[in-house]
Formats: sequence, C-alpha cells, structure tokens
Amino acid sequence: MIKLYGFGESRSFRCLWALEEAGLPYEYISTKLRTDAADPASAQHPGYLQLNVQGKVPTLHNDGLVLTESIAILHYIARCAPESGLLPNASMDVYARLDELTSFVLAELEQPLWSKGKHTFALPAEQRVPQMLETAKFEFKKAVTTLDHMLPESEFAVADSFTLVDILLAQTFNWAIRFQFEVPARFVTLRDRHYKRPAAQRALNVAG
Ligand SMILES: N[C@@H](CCC(=O)N[C@@H](CS)C(=O)NCC(=O)O)C(=O)O
Repeated sequence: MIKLYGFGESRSFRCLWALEEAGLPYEYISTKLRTDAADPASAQHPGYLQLNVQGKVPTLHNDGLVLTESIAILHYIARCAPESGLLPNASMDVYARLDELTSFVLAELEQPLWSKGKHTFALPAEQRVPQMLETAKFEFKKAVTTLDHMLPESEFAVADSFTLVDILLAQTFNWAIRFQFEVPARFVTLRDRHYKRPAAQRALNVAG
C-alpha cells in the first residue's frame, strides 16, 4: 500500500489531496518538521532520513519506490488512477499548458512563499536575512500578475475538468493566504472553490 509522509497543509497536502481524489488505498504518516531527531515521528529521525535525505515532506513510499518531490508524487498518483482524470485524457496542447503551469508554480509562484518561510523559521537563525521578506512580497506580486494573464477565466486551469494543476494552484494560494501574502480576490475564489471538493475536505481531516 502507498505510504505518504506529510505535515499539515504543507506541500505534502497536495499529495494527500490527490490520493483522496484518486480513491487509492493509502496510509498517511504524520511527520514532524525540525524537531528532535530522537523522536521516531521526526523528519530528522535516522529512519526517515534514509527515505528522504533532506528531512523534508512529502515522501511517498510504495514497494521499492521512494519519491520525495511533490510534483513527481502527483504525477505518480495520477498515473496509478487514470480514471481520476488528474492527468486528463487530452491533446498535446493541453499537456503542454499543464507542464507550463506546473513549472510556473514551482519556479515563480511558490518561491517567494518559501523565501518567507525560510527567512522566518526554516533556516538556522544565523542564515536568515530579514530584507528577504520585502523581496518575497515584491516577487509574489509579480508572479501573481503574470499568472493573471496566463490563466483562463474558466472553472479549471487546463482542459474542462479538474486536474492535478488545480490541486497545485489551490494549495499554493492557500499557502500564500496562510502566510499573509496579498492574494487577489480571483485567486482566493479559486482556492475556496477547489477546497470545497469532498476529496479536499477529507484530506484536511486526515492532515489534522
Ligand atoms: N521541492 C520539494 C520541497 C519540499 C519541502 O521543502 N517541504 C517542506 C515543507 S512544505 C519541508 O519539509 N521543510 C522542512 C524543512 O525545511 O526543514 C517538493 O515540492 O516536494
């Protein structure tokens, strides 16, 4: 059975939500970040570091396969459950758009969010640069303006159905809202709409 190691509404939530959309059997292992390595539930525990050398979440473990990148995990889950439509049965152009939006979220949209996290709590105190918080705000605004042009005014990001890019966008905007970035109403609505899905609600219950 698929095992997913995760923490709350962090990036691992993308994968947990996808598992619920896919209807696959899985075990969720709640993992503590940046805590005492002696705690067996810690991402710093030697047993966990054997799976994920960076001590991060998510990690997916299924038989001999270990994956430690949320996007690879989303694609794996989608391919394990093709009937879920998380990867649509669509044209080359739709797939190209899906890849483009995925790259944009990782390379542009989530980076300022992660910068804020790193320079607020994730990096060792002596590596934090307070000025990065203003830079993160500036970069996020730029990314959001770009996305406003890239994203069609339709219910779903690509194709005419819910796909893994919708999970990615909704979770990333949820992250932005939780981290108190200025999120335009259009993207708050997007987050709210997709988080109402029964699978998202079930995943929220599991994530705790
Ligand atoms: N590129 C990775 C990033 C994973 C990542 O940075 N996860 C964060 C939580 S959102 C983490 O585990 N951080 C722990 C730490 O920084 O100590 C992915 O998308 O899965």
